Amino acid sequence: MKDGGTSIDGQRLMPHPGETILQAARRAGIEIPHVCWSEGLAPEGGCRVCLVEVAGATRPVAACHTHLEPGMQVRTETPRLDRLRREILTLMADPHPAGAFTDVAAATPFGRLLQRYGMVANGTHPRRRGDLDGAHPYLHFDPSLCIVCRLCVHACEEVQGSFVYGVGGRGAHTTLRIGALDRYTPSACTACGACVDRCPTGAVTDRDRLDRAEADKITATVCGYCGTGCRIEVATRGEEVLRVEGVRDAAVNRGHLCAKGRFAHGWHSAGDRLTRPLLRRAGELVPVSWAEAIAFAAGRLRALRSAHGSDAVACLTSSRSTNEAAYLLQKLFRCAFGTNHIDCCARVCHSSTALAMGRMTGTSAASTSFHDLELARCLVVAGTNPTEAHPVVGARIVQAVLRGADLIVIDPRCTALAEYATLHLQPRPGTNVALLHGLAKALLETGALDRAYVAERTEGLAELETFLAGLPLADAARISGVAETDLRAAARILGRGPALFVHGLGLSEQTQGVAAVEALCNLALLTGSLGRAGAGMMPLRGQNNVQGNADMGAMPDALTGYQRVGDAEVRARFAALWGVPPPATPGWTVSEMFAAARDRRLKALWIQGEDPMQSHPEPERVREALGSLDFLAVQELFLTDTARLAHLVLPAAGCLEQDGTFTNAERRIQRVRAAVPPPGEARPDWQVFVELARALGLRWNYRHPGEVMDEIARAAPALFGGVHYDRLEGDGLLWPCPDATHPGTLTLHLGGFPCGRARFRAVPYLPPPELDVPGHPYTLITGRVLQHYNVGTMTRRTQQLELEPEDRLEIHPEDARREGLVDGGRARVTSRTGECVVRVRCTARVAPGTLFLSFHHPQTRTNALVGPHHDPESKCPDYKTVAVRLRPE
Ligand SMILES: Nc1nc2c(c(=O)[nH]1)N[C@H]1C(S)=C(S)[C@@H](COP(=O)(O)OP(=O)(O)OC[C@H]3O[C@@H](n4cnc5c(=O)[nH]c(N)nc54)[C@H](O)[C@@H]3O)O[C@H]1N2
Ligand SMILES: Nc1nc2c(c(=O)[nH]1)N[C@H]1C(S)=C(S)[C@@H](COP(=O)(O)OP(=O)(O)OC[C@H]3O[C@@H](n4cnc5c(=O)[nH]c(N)nc54)[C@H](O)[C@@H]3O)O[C@H]1N2
Ligand code: SF4
Ligand code: SF4
Ligand SMILES: [Mo]
Repeated sequence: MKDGGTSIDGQRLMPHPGETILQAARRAGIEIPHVCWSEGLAPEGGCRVCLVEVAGATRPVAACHTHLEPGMQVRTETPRLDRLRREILTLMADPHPAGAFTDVAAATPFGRLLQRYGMVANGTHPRRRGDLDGAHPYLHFDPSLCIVCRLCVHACEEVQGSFVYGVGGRGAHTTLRIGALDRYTPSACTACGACVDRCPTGAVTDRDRLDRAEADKITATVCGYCGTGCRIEVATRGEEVLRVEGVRDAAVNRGHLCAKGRFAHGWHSAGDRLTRPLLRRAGELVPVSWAEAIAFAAGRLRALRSAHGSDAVACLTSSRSTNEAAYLLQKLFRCAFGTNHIDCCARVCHSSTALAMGRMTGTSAASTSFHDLELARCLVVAGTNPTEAHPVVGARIVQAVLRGADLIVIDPRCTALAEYATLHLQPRPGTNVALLHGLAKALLETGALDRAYVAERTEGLAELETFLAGLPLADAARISGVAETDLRAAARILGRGPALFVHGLGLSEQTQGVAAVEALCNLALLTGSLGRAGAGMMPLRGQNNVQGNADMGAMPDALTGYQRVGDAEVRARFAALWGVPPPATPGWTVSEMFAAARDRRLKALWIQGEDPMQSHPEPERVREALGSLDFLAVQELFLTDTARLAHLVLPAAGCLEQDGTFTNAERRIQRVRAAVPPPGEARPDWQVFVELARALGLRWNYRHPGEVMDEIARAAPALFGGVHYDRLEGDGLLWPCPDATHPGTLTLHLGGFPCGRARFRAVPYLPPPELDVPGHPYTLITGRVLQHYNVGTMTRRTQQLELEPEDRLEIHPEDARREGLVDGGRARVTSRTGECVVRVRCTARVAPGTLFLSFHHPQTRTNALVGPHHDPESKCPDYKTVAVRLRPE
């Protein structure tokens, strides 16, 4: 294409289709002054500061709105433009108090612009000097600095999708409105901070930015909370974290974050961080040196292993720490003690997903990447609540739907996404299998399955058809409580072509968890969705590195890279790499470990960063198990209920304090870097494993986690052969990445499945053991809320606590009335396993008969309610269907 003499300020450049003058100028390194434009947001076009002159045109045009056409000759700086800009800036600045912007000139783009034109606000027509909104823990609004550019409005709508801001009044009296009451609380605000990022004047700002301390270091790393894996930049001064920002060009989050990632960093400097190793002496945990702690641990483990054999020792790796740490811990227990009793909290999370997807497609991880969220024409969001649990993914889904993608939500609760859905199927908890088989049947009846794909890439359709023939649609509707017409409507949408199936714990943490994920996978196969861009299966793996923990071999039956312990050839390769062959017999899952501890078969357990006393069902049974051990070691940031039971507590470095890698829910391996040192004598987990190995006589001399990654690449070359720290700058690599030149894999199964053909599977529906229990009229779902994270050790030590002070029991207003409960009052919840007393929140978010409770605070004792039921194959507990009764307290 010819450039047709196109130029900006005399600089020739090739116009790109659809590009505005402002964008083209930026590409050419020319910054046109602007106020109400921001990269990635729809141009507002209101401020007119970006006016430019185009040769031949009589009037200046707005550069943010006008496309650069071939042949255009643009001038961005002329005397006329200079005069116009001064007039506009005067109008904008004038109503504000003298010095308003120039006080903070260096800190805000608008201040810098005024400075560039040598202008100051002079307070000729002061706007109201409103109070800061002091009610919010993070966000502040100062109306005296607001120029009503509307960038916050755009950010809230187009990035976060929360629609908090509005603009009221006219002309000089135009003002920004925040929610209905001009306050962030109460409003739809999620405290994500996207508006703060874009505000050019400092009118909308946050607590961290009000603190004007200068950073002496910026560290590029990854958020340590959820499996989204947002890239962040951490500004620090010495040992203090000043603020966290999203990386603007990050593939995962494009600058966006949720409140946890952006603001919830206070745990790092909490007064009750563990700072020294603690050893139990005469019943008390007392501080000891690291040398003593390591020697004690090595001695106890060696003695118990010698006295009772390799079945007597076990470990749990932490899905909150790095890949390198998880790799070393499983290697240590396999090499030093000859045990496969290794598990991680994926067991109580997406183990059903891993089993089902692995069995049907040959790979247990997401077949897609977040990039596909924007390409998908239809999204099915089943049993997951991404706007709270993976908020940046949730925000991307909201935007995809606003742009026109179809959305089917399958959730007993009316989640935020359900409100955007084309169709919300609201099943009774625990009835996924009936519902999803019903959908498959309705899809077959429409005849709109992808026959060519099914014929070429799958097997077992005939059996599936026979199975579904015996399942009346009316039964699926009756069992699930979803009307037949809705099942058919959903099938018609699915029949239009490939879809992106996004799922979560509402499917996995069930007594029929594996069968439910298999039934979802049937739908993905019938619609030809796996192995296509913009479609496929995307289980939203939960913790920052739970995907990585499984990848590293923190499983009783698989080594690094999902290589089976039972395979002699695999073991021989590991023997060559490790110098010791890994044991051949699959080990115990975590629940089997606890049972073995209660029976005194298991003697020693090493827990790296997990708090089963709060996160596992039946805490008293967990206490009994942990209390029966001869040696329990816990590596932690805080003295959790689990750590309190330990013989040895080791202080750990957290996500902002260690180097390594995390693997997110897309299989993306990203670099994690220490922004601040750990407090006191706390140490990164991987270093502790190296020292422990040495104390046990192994010759380990890794000096940096990068060297561990090099070994991981050798241990599982098919997945990680090409992964090396040099290649992990920026957006990292998605596995499989088998060699040094491989770019990583966005979409799996493009050319076929690792298992050849994918296989349909259909297990009949069985009613969950806790549905319709006499005397227990309610079904309790347990799960998470936006502002806290799992056992809450970290978020509870930040101002997240002000946003969400406690776990609340969500109940439909009709049910509350019937039970004599009031919003804010307290209820006693009793299951067949246990009981607890909690504050009530009345909301139509839950259907009548259904309740919801989170588990983020230890004092709530949510898991005292959850019984022993689990999926028979994956062993994942059923946290989602608990029969309870209620009374006011
Ligand atoms: N803010 C925050 N984010 C987190 C976490 C956190 O604690 N807080 N934890 C992280 C972790 S470890 C994980 S695993 C992920 C989990 O992320 P999600 O899987 O999204 O989380 P949950 O809230 O447990 O449950 C998801 C949804 O399943 C629905 N559900 C319950 N029963 C059923 C059912 O029978 N059928 C269907 N179809 N749906 C059902 C619930 O109503 C809920 O909306 O989140 C991660 N992100
Ligand atoms: N009722 C109910 N219970 C549930 C669930 C549910 O939906 N309902 N969901 C389950 C799910 S999906 C999960 S994943 C589990 C999560 O349960 P847990 O794994 O027990 O909880 P987390 O809060 O993720 O983290 C565990 C601990 O790791 C510590 N930690 C953080 N970073 C590091 C580090 O770098 N090193 C070390 N050594 N420690 C660190 C934290 O302080 C925290 O105490 O909970 C499960 N429990
Ligand atoms: S913090 Fe996020 S949700 Fe709240 S107003 Fe700003 S952009 Fe909207
Ligand atoms: S979405 Fe997840 S990874 Fe991103 S900032 Fe929030 S908690 Fe962190
Ligand atoms: Mo999880």
